[in-house]
Parts: sequence; C-alpha cells; structure tokens
Amino acid sequence: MSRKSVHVAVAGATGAVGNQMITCLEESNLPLKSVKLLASKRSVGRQLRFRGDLLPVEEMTPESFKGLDVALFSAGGGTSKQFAPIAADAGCVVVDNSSAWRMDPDVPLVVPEVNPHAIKDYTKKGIIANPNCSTIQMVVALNPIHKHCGIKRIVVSTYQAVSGTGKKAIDELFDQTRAMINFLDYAKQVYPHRIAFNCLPHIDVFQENGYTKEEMKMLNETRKIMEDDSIAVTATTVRVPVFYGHCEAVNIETSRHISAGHVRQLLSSAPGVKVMDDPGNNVYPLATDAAGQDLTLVGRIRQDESIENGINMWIVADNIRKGAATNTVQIAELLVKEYL
Ligand code: NAP
Ligand code: 3JN
Repeated sequence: MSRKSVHVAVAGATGAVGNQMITCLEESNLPLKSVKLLASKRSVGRQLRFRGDLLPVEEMTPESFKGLDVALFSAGGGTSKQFAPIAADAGCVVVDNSSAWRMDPDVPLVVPEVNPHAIKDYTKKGIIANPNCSTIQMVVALNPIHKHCGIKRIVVSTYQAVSGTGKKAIDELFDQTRAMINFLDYAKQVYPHRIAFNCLPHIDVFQENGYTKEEMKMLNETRKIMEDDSIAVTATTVRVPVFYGHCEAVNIETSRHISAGHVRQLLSSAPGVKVMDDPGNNVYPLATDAAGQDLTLVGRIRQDESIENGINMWIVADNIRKGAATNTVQIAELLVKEYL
C-alpha cells in the first residue's frame, strides 16, 4: 500500500461531470499534492474553487500532462481518444469517463464494488475506463446476486435524468418547463423533441439493429465488468424530465432459484448498496433520494411470477456522482493506494 501523494488533473473541469469530480476530489482522502483544472480554450480565464482556493482553468494541450500522476477525463470521447494516449505517454494514468476506451481489451473497465482487481491492467495502456452511468448502478446491485445464483438474463428499462446529457440539457429542461407553465413558446436545442413533461425513448444514437448506443453500452459493459459474456442483456433507455438521478426497472432470470427475501438479505450487506424496500409504508427509492449521495438504492424487490427463477427490482443512483464522478475518484483512490 502506497502513501505517495499525487499531482492530479481534471480534464473537462467546467462540465457537469467535471464540476462534480472537483467536489468528489475535495471530499476524497486522496493524498493530493496539486490539482490542475483543464477544459477547452473557451474556458481560459475562468477560475473554479477547490478547498477554498480559486484555481485557474487551463486549456488542455499535449503539454498539459507533464509532471502529473493521474488525470480524470470527462471532456467527451473525441477528446479522450486524442489526449489520453498523450497523457499516458507522459507517465500520467488516465481514468476516463467517456466510451472511447471502454471496450478496448487492453483497458480495464472498473466499478470498484464489482471488479477492483481489474485496475492492475492499467499498465497495458496507462488508461482505466469508467463505465456508463446506467451500467454502473445496475452492476453494483446485480453482481452480488450473480455471484450467488448466476444471472442468465437481464431485461432493463431506464428512466434517465437530463444531467446525463450535460450542462446544456439541464438548462433545456429548466427553460422549457418555465416556458410551458407560463404558456410561452419553448426552444429545442439538445433533444430532438420537447423533454419537459415528456419521455423520450432515445438516448445516444440509433444503431443498425434498432437499439441505441446507450442500450448497447449496457449490454457490452455489463458483460465486461461482470466478466461473463454468457449473460444475456436487453435494454430500453428512456430520457425523463428529471434533473438528477437515473432509475431502472430491472428483471433478472437466474440459473438457480432465489427468493425475494434472500435478494433483500444479500443486497443489505452488499458494498455500495442501500435497500429501501417497504412498499406498505411507501418506501422505495426515488431519484430525489439518490441525488447528492453515493449509494445505489434498491427497492420493489419481488418475485417475477411469470417465470420459474425471476426477480424484479427498481435500482436508483445519482448518475453524476456514482454514475460518473464518484466512481472515477474511487478508481483513482484504489489506483494510488494499491498501485502507484
Ligand atoms: P458538459 O457539461 O457538456 O461538459 C463538457 C466538458 O468538456 C466541459 O468542461 C468542456 O469545456 C470540455 N471540453 C469540450 N471540448 C473540449 C476540448 N476540445 N478540450 C478540452 N475540454 C473540452 O458534458 P458532461 O455531461 O460533463 O460530460 C462530459 C463527458 O463525460 C461526456 O462527453 C461523456 O464522455 C462523459 N460522461 C460520462 C458519463 C457516464 O455515464 N460515466 C455520464 C456523463 C458524461 P468547456 O466548458 O471549455 O467547453
Ligand atoms: O445520457 C446519459 O444519461 C449518460 C450519458 C453518457 C454519455 C454522454 C455523452 C457521451 C457518454 C457515455 O458516458 O457513454 C458519452 C460517451 O460516449 O462518451
């Protein structure tokens, strides 16, 4: 175990995820020697607060990574493709939030509660990938069940908050809602349809097979993180007019029978999970319960009575914290503690 103190950068520091990364870094016990904030040229001149100090936002360039130990990236896939290898060549380990490197066999895809051992493979490319938010919360809740009785198939429908799309989408939901309740015209910029008072079964781009890229990410990433390509996964991902917190209705079919009570018991002691399951008293997880904290909340656990070995549940987490920034910082904490 190392107590090395580290020079860390946040790339995409002015964005929805980057901003939360700064907060998570402030809250973390990482032994920090310095923090550098990077974004595009547009943000040069801005300053952001870190533990009481105002830090300048610098333009990310190939020279940005010299002397750094770890960089937390959330500046989009193209930027990650371009800059992550440059950072790695400079000796700086990248923990990347985009989908650019997730399915690269030489890049570990890590959820610390599920496959922390995979971090060791960071040496192959100097890059560790953070999964998609919808995948993270699902595998945190499902992995203990998979370990116990084998999950054969997952059917998931998501209800995803607009913060998953970034700053501009948060503004769009706010502006459209305000316009509509004042009987005014509204503008659409981020989504192809109105998001206020609506649900859009469309997240990321459509693929040739009729699924969206978000839906295919859930399939491929789940198998890689749970280290089991035999798990069948089918997803429908939906954007809903909620600011923070992704919700998921999840149905699983297991190899061996497990009762709803046993699932509740397993998840009660699972790392990173909080069971909120007392429907008689209106207790089940809500997006508003998840927002601002780091646990994955699980409720509505019940037998799927239509098949022999099936369970239904409702899984909720803060998409910007556990779904992105918190998971990234947790990976960085493990990396520094165990490997640097
Ligand atoms: P956002 O609010 O739009 O922020 C984008 C950030 O990227 C801003 O800081 C922006 O800087 C920076 N950026 C854009 N182009 C850049 C460039 N050429 N060089 C340097 N910085 C650049 O978006 P977000 O919601 O934070 O998401 C950012 C990325 O994180 C996404 O594209 C995605 O890859 C990833 N993400 C992952 C998850 C997940 O599920 N794990 C969830 C959400 C997002 P300026 O302010 O200067 O433009
Ligand atoms: O839409 C959401 O709720 C999550 C969005 C994630 C996202 C947004 C833009 C680009 C990603 C991602 O993490 O998969 C990407 C990307 O492909 O990098």
